[in-house]
Amino acid sequence: MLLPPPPTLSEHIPSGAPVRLLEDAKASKERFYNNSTIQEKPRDKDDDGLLPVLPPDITRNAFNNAIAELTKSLGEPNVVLTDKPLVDGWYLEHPNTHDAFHVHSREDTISSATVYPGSTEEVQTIVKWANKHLIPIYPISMGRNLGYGGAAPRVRGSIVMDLGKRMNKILKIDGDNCSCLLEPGVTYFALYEAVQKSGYPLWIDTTDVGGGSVLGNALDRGVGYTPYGDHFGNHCGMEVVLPTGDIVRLGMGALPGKDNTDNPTWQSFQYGYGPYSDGIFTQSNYGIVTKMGFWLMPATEHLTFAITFAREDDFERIIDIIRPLSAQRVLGNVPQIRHVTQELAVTGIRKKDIYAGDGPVPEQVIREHMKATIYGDVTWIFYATVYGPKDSRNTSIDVVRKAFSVIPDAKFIFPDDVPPDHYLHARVAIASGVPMLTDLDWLHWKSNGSHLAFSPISPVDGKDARKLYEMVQKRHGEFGFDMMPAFCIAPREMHFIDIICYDRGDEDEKRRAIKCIRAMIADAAKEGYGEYRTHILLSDQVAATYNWNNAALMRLNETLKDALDPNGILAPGKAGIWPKRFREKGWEILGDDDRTWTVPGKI
Ligand code: EUG
Repeated sequence: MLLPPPPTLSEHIPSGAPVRLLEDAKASKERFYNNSTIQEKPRDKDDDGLLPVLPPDITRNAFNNAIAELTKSLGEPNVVLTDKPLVDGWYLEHPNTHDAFHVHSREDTISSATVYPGSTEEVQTIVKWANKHLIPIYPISMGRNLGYGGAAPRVRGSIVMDLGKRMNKILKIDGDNCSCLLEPGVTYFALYEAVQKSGYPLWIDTTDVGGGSVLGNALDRGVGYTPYGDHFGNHCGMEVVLPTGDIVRLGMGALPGKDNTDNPTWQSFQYGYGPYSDGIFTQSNYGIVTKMGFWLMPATEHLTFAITFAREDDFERIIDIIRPLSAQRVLGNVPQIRHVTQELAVTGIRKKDIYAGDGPVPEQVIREHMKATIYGDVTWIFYATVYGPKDSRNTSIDVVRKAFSVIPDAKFIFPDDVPPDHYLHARVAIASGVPMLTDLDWLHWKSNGSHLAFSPISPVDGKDARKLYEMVQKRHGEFGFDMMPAFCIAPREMHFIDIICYDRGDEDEKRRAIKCIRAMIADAAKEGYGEYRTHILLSDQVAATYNWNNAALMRLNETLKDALDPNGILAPGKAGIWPKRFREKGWEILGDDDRTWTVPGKI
């Protein structure tokens, strides 16, 4: 297939690939299109037969006038109507108009237009404009929140504010303080390149795939795999545009430095003085973060390895062995234990290559195909890293070996044991903050492969892990999806990341995917497990599970929303928080709701 080459950072495309991964990017893009059967379709028109679709409660005439006004202040190229065919695109060429991994109609959670602010002042201009015209705006950084809604606004016809395209400066890398200050459009790829170029012996922390916004991921409280894997926990300082247009700096940034410079401790001390407000700007719709500081980790030596397990039944014991190793920081990062199906999928094997049935691939079939791989016939693969100089690494490895010695067939595999193109090397890179593209490959398990993530928090306890695993397995079986879970293990909790890999070209499969995840959210809540993060379409259901004391938390959230955003213009419905003018008008989608559109009244 002859495809235009992937975008690269070297061409000053902020969403592009680093040159060091150009060949990987080309191959990844080619695999994506080889696995894609979705055709371009004419757009669904709005009720009046025209495009773009309008925001709620606004006439086309009023919309057109408002857009003309905004175009006048931002310039023609910075206001773009969503009136063209919707294209999902490959990872680094993703859309900012809709969810690249749609689970309803692709036409559902879409924008009416995209605006591209170039500065904090222009963000303020847009916010004030939105208040004047009562048009909802939905800010994105890079829009690569895949599995959780991507770039899609929760309310159809919102204006997507794409901060990433023009606000992508690395404002500071401080080699002594080990910190940086970033705008929303800085990806893991871009930050990694800049830190390398600076020559400072510092690491970043990255997610599995490196094209996301560092700032955006931290605001969604995402995680990575080095000792700095808690992205929000390692941020320091923010600048936020509030829904009424005011700008606030948080932490030490609230105190002007000498001669009105940025305070020199803005990226040093997280709390500043007074209430610590940073958290309310994460997973919320209370403000638009335009700058955010992060701590960078002093580079260290490290050794990443895999431990494979042959027996499914040892799962509980494995988790219980990991708990103290993680709590004592023998395993200094966020180690992860992955299910074998994801491991098989990442090698490029597709479901249709090995199994003709409809439901999940039987375990024997997966294991049969694993026999041909280096790991062999195994069921769980644990990826962990020890950090520090050789002596201390060796000591740590001995501790780990001893701990796992009670499981007779636990097998250690080190990077030197596998060829250079083996997936273990991607884990080595990611565990030392080198962003990659490799983890896109397991998506090809299905045609038009897409994923939804069901992400409950669990105690680090084998019994809980077992309970969640069985709960998920039952629902995956019922709705016909393979199991591809991974547990990301911190000292005191695990993020159980259950991937539903589905074909977004298959409407029935999409309906099953969303039913499956809704059932799992309800099952988990009944047993006291809640999600750390969720897809925009599931946010009402998940928010409703955090309902202790007659939903006191949502009452607090709504009080804040109404105080900070009286006109309800900023990302209505994000995280299940609806502003007053939207509440109880049919926008909320709860667990027992079978609708396939988000618009009230549309089936
Ligand atoms: C992944 C990891 C996540 C998440 C969604 C997807 C990918 C796993 C650790 O958090 O929230 C391969």
